[in-house]
Amino acid sequence: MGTSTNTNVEYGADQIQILEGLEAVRKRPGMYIGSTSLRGLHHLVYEIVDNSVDEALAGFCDTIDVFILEDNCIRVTDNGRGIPVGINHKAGLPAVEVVFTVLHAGGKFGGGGYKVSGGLHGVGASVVNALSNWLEVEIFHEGKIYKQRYERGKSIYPLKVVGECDAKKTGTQVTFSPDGSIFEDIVYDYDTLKQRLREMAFLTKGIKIRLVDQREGLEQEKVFHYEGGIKEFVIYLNRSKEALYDSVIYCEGERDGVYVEVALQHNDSYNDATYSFVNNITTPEGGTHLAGFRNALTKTFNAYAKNNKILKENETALSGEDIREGMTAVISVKISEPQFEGQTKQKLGNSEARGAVDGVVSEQLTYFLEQNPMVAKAICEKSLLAQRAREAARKARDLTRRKTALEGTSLPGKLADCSDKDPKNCEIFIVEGDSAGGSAKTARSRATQAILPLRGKILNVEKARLDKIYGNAEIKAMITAFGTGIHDDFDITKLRYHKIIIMTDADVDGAHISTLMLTFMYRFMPELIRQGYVYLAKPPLFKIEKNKKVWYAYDEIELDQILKEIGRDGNNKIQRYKGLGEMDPEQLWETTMDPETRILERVTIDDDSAAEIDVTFTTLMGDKVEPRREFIEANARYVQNLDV
Ligand code: TSJ
Repeated sequence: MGTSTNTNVEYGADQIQILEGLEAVRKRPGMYIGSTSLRGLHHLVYEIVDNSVDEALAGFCDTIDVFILEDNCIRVTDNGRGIPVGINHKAGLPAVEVVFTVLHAGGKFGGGGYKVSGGLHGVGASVVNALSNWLEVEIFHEGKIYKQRYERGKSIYPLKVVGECDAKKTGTQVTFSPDGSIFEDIVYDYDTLKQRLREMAFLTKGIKIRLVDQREGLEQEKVFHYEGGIKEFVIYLNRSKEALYDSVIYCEGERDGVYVEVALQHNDSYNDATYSFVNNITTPEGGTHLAGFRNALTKTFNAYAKNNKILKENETALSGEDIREGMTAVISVKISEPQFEGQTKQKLGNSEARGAVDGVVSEQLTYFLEQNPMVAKAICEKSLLAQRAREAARKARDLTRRKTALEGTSLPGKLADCSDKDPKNCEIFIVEGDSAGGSAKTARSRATQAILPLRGKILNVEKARLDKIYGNAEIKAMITAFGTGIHDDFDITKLRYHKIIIMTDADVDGAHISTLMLTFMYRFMPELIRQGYVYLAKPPLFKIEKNKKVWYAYDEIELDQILKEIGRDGNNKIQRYKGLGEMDPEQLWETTMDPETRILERVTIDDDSAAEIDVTFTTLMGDKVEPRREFIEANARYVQNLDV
């Protein structure tokens, strides 16, 4: 295609290649945005907003507005410089058109022309364009308003001037309508966008991001603006916990082209809640930046503890885990060419990030501890307690290991196991209470369904140290029944059931118990959830009887529908189930356990908002009563928080 001297022909050839590029996106959208589910739909917005955030990082923009318009169209506007409208010589097109029609245009093209993007993102606009019914871009630049419209990725007229504006006003406005033939669903969820936009605002201090829902009946809006950036993020994450000290420890600096920010604060819980980001994108698998942070933390606290005689020369050094007990931390690095590794490409690989984070944190944390001896002492003392508890836990665990070595792996006594031994065919119901457990044992299909009844509320792992957790009978029963072990010993290939089904009453107490169980699994065996083995059973809320016929309704809406169908009259008998115990075994089987007729909800982890999940758990589990009540009231079907 490069041999012709006729520039027009060459232009045409370029165009064909461009269109093929976007056709590829429409053919395999999942390759470019992960999925065509609600998650992918929301990613379209983030791809666009990322470009405005880049403009903010470059120092030219401080306000981003995101509108959900009627018909689930999205509009994003910023007050940056405006996408360049001049001709990009390599493509022979205005730079803005290149941005929207060439795959992976960001940062790559330009040569002598425009260098699009501060270098971080700027690659997603053409993907969004390809997956939209239509997309319009307007650019405010030097007193003129430029506009171009595309339909299914193709420009329908060249970039043109459509009006005038105040010469001082600059910026970009993009409006798009997601293609309903590509996405499973095109209804935007305000709360999902709200969570991610809030996170983006925390990660880009000073920026103002406004989210406005303009859909009829859904009107609402919110502004996110944090001058403190990730420092405020940590306060937000700790909002339903008791902080161990008032200040948030904050380190910031640049080394080897890596911009590093770290904020942390300890609370009265026992979990390490560290969230790491690269260019504002979450890295759930961590990577070099996280490794550098952990190294600096361990080294610096041990040095401080030794120098200040909190730890004597002959005493065991504090482990990283000890220091991180009850710590909430956010690590954010910005780097021009991030390399992602690992199965899901969510792990940072750049080696320079390790040294950069280690260096910045070691230096500034050392200084902070010297300046704030009370805080330093509080953290060191909490770490020493953690060290002792960990030692006790190790002894308890060794004891249980030795026991099983002597006795063979004995399954818990309360477990009614199934006879089939192929995990693929098997499911285990974790049932609250002995009476419901009894019904379930009678009702089950013995070959493939196992029942493990648990007594009352299970231990809240958010509020207990490891030694207590390992000593808890209900938790031990679950661990041995599942067969996988936990933490470092976790081995998914040893899982004895491919469906782990939590079955509790359909009321607030039941929801609370489910949450306790999910919290345990999330903290100790998150792979079970990640790989989709964990489910919630859904018992019915109502039984309707009329003329010896029976219907079950799983929520009020369904009840209404059924009553409408069979007629609302005196012959209807409506029973509201308060618990599983009110059903006889046959009813329990029919409504909740029979694979042919039951409803199961699979529990998933949305890595896009891992930080929010953590808050969800601690809100439900923590001591602060007010946020908890609010949460339960607002989330009768809280599972949706896990299941975006
Ligand atoms: F790309 C896009 F469509 F997704 C998009 C880009 C959407 C929105 C809402 C905003 C933007 C955007 C791009 N905002 N600001 C910019 N800035 C540039 O593209 C720009 C402007 C000037 C210069 C320059 O070197 O003069 C460089 C760049 C990258």
